[in-house]
Amino acid sequence: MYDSIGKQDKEVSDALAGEEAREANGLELIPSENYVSLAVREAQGSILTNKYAEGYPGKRYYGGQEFTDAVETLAIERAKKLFNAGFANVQPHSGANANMAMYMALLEPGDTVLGMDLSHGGHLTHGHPVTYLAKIFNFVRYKMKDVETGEIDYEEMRRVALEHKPKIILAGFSAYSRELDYEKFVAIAREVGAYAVADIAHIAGLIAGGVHKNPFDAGFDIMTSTTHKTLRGPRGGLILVRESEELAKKIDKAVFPGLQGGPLMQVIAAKAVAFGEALQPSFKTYAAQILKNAKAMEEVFRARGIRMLAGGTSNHLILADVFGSLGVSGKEAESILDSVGITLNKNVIADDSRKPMDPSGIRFGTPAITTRGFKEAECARVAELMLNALEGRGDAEKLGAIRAEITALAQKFPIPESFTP
Ligand code: DSN
Repeated sequence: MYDSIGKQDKEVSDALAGEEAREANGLELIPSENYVSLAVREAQGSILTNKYAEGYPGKRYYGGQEFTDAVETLAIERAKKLFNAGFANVQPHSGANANMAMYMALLEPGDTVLGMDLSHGGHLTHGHPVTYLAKIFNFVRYKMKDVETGEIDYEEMRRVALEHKPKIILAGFSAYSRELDYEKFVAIAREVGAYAVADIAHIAGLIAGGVHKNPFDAGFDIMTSTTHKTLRGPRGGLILVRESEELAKKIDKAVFPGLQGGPLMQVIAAKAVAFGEALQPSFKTYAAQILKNAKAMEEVFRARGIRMLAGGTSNHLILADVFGSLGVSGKEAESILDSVGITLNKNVIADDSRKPMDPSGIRFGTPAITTRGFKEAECARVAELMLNALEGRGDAEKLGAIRAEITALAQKFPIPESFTP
């Protein structure tokens, strides 16, 4: 695959070869990562990188758009079908850009957004004080009512909404393991005259695969997403509008020319390919297996007495309080597991007493290992090995044996190149 780079640029080619080996011989448990097909990678590395295409299909600023229009239209139509959306914008370069464009389309500076607290699972782009967005807009928060069950405090959400009159109520998260009650969000949004927006970046593949509810069915106005997590496409963003053409026009204007310049047409081609894959019946089986595999890992963690935030999982990810349960910090756990070939990330837990760079928790999930073909038995074994490694952290011989078993497991399940018949 890297023949030309190998001949021309040894330093870059060595780094790519290293990453190839790392991915092949280890297990990827970061819940926002996945392995894409060779078809997606070919599209993303394709000739379309040469082309400027500011504007939208049929309305571009430069000539020569016959084929860019074709791929962007395919991506739009497939995204609409996957999510039962009236309109789709496939140009955001990332999930952060998708959220920024959504805010630009719906808000004036100083307007208020009600979103999930970061330490309870929300995302930086939902208005964390360190972001530039937080200087432009006023973010207010909702949280979980009970961190042991994950239940959201909808009464408090309504009270805050009535007090602050947000223009957007934002459902969505990057570290939360339960489903949200979308009807409740919509009811509160309607009551205070706010838009109901869902950031489905983490669970887009679960929705497209039909194993999680679609917020549009509850009446949400807009959904933002990434395309590379459970949806298993190239790195990128996506914005979907349920039915309002007026909102769709505002979104288009906010993405371009409001925020971005030329769209990355090679990435849009890769999105079209990935959406085509997600429309296959086999994607439903994949999405269902992600959930079964997460449950298998949850059972092992529960049986071994590890505290999980929200009491476990109903989606693709688990947030475990390793500091509270095993006395090992999130940072140390990430590093120990890295050493045995398991990649995941340290994560703050709700109301964490520790700092974000060395928090109490770890976050891990099953989208990538499910792509590899892992079923419940392999996932349960991985969970056992994770806990064995953390409990046996001072024992080099034990860690060496775990590393060998992980490598053998990874090699038994090579990263697939294709998901279509
Ligand atoms: N970095 C993504 C995640 O891991 O959830 C969100 O931005």
